[in-house]
Amino acid sequence: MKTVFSPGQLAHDPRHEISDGELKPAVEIPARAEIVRARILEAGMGEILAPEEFGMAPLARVHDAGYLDFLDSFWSRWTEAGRGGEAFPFVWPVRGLRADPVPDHIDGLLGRYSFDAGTPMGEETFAAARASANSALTGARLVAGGDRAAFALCRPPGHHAAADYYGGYCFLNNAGIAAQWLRDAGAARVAIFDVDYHHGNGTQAIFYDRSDVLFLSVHADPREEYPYFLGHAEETGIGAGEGFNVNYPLAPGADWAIWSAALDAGLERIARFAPDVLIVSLGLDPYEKDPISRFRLTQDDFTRLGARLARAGLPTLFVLEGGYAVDALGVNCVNTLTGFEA
Ligand code: SP5
Ligand code: ZN
Repeated sequence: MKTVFSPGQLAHDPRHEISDGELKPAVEIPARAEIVRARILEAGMGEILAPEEFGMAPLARVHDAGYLDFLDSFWSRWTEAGRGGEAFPFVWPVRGLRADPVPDHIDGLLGRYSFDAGTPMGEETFAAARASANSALTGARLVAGGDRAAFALCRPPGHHAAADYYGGYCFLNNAGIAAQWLRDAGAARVAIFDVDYHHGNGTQAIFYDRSDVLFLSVHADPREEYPYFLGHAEETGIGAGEGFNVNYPLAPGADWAIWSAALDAGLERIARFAPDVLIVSLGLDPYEKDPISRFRLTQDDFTRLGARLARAGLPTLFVLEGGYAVDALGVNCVNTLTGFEA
């Protein structure tokens, strides 16, 4: 299958993140994309294309206008306030505080449009996130045009970003943007299966009241793991979306036997939904040696994952999400994709 990737995605190059009570080295780094690209070439998996430029319109189909304006103007506001380096929010409009009116000051804006303090933003962040979304959109266009599958090598990732907030290393919801674009291009139903270790809270929130986009996620139980505040099994959708949101929270420590049972249950639900397209939010952080995660998938299990996804028999767009065992990321990612193609 073809891969879509732009070197522009490397421009977001954070130094630090706030984690474990310290300013630690960032884990969502450009080397992640480089190692995946290198492994694709080494494995002879197929052509790597540069994305087309889709402009702002497909982003605005999913994201709030004020949020996009914040991302666009963030660096000039930040530097006008005398700041440099990278930015972190430190105050949020939680229960009883007001999200609106939106503040004018950059520190207020950072809190209004984020949900965690673990996601550094810098000068090139929005440009890189736009390039990443363009890769997802170009992959969607390949699949809409008849390719059996495509791989959007998206980095920065997307599934924690909702209509009007960033977090979890995510700024634009690449999978959600691709799903909406596919709907607008004529697909009646799109399924998004999120296999990242962390719940895809942003994607869930975007499609929660809709029956045309089925969202499913296998992830660590939010009682025990980030993002903590969404991803429970009883979240099944609302209004017209009731029954079209499916969460499979698993206890930390889940191995392939436990994890693949949830995967199979999700695939059965997808078969009943009969989508025109399947989007896989492909996080490789369920890997046993991931430095921030606690599932136990092996390198061979990712080959098995690809093979099971292929059995759904659907046009499939893979969108990269997390995965922080950088040395193994290329192998785990390409194992999934070649497992699909075998
Ligand atoms: C896309 C994606 O996978 N985002 C994940 C964001 C997780 N951010 C919180 C990380 C907290 C890490 N805690 C590490 C504990 C082990 N030292
Ligand atoms: Zn993750």
